[in-house]
Amino acid sequence: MGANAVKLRRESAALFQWRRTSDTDEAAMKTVKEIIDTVKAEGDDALRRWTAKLDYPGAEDVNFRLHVPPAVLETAWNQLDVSLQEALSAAADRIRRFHESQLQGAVEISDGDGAVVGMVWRPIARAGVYAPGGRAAYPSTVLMNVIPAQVAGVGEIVLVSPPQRETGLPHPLVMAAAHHLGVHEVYCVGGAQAIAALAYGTQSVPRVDKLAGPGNLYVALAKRAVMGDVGVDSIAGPSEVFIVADETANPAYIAADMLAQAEHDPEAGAVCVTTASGLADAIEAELERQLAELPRKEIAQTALENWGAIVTAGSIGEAIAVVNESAPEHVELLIHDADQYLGDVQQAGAVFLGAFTPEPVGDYYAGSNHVLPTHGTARFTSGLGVADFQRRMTYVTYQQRTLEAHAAHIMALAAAEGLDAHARSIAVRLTDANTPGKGE
Ligand code: HSO
Ligand code: ZN
Repeated sequence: MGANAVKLRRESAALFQWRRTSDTDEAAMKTVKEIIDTVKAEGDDALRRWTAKLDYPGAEDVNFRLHVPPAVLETAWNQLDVSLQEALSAAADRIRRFHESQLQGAVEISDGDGAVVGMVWRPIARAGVYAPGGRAAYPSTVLMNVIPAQVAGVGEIVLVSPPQRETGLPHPLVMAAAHHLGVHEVYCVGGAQAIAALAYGTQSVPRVDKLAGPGNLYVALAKRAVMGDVGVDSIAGPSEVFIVADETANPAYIAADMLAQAEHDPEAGAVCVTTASGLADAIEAELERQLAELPRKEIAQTALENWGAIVTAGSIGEAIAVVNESAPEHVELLIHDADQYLGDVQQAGAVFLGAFTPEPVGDYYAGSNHVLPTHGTARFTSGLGVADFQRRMTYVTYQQRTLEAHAAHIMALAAAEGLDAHARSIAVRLTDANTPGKGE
């Protein structure tokens, strides 16, 4: 075996357990709290100080601007290769089209008594998007966070991203994507200090109503800390994929897709759940062969050692039960007649059906969102969508006759709860009470 030999953990479906804990790091949390407190108290001065200390030493210079001028964003876009401009633009169009299809109409019921009860959608007024810098400065993530907010009708979108150490500006691909989407409010600040700025506002950075976007441990902890003072989309953990494969699956495809997850992060997870126990050796051989060619082979190999596994199941039903139990971020069904099994997948962030739907099509281009629930949170939440940038608001209209017809029930409930003033707000409106002189 070569230098990149891969031996994956092998388990049976009956015994396999997929457990991940969320980040708890006392020392980091202490720093994050300190950062948030200083930003709250001192605003821009604290932002500059933390930025100088952690990201860009020149941030305390008088010439350093937190706000990135729109002309700088435009230049970043103009400097991209035309082929990349075309790819980003086509991806943005597809993402926008799919997200527009998510817009939901208002609902309303009315009854014979004249009661009207309805629900309408309202956009979040101001949304903040965090775009990581460094190795994970992905323009695709800018598209995936900004477009749903735009489709929802968010009035003001504020993007924050840390400065590059050499330039004092956000990553050029992040700036280019922001320009293409028409986002002009871009601030050059990252980490917990950026989250604090968006949550509480500073002299330069406007306070927002809801935050979205992935980030490192400090960003994740800061999002947890400000949650409640401001809306927070979700706390992203390492990326993960479960690949359900039968005897028709090509081991080269399985290995390629496992590596596509594994290269994200040494903590990324890649699990193949298969009914064809004979596939395991072929998958490992393919992993070894393909790893050798990857620029990020160290990261990918570490991820496979940490969280890679091949799980053997007795049937497709049992394989999908493993998926449902694990509630992974991504699921691929590399099985015969994959479409037939969508109904069986109950708990996962996103499902990719069939041999020609590798997960990266969703990362970049199909139009579905790549911000998805990780480490089992697909049990109770969903990937980012238009609804995350909207709120539901209900309304009610009663006529006088409606109130008269419903009064007895409402007043009985108020009396049972011992809330007299509630009952009286009904009683004061009843016909007798409305006649001057007859009221209580
Ligand atoms: N697979 C990642 C998203 C991503 N992949 C961005 C490439 N760029 C989390 O779903
Ligand atoms: Zn990816």
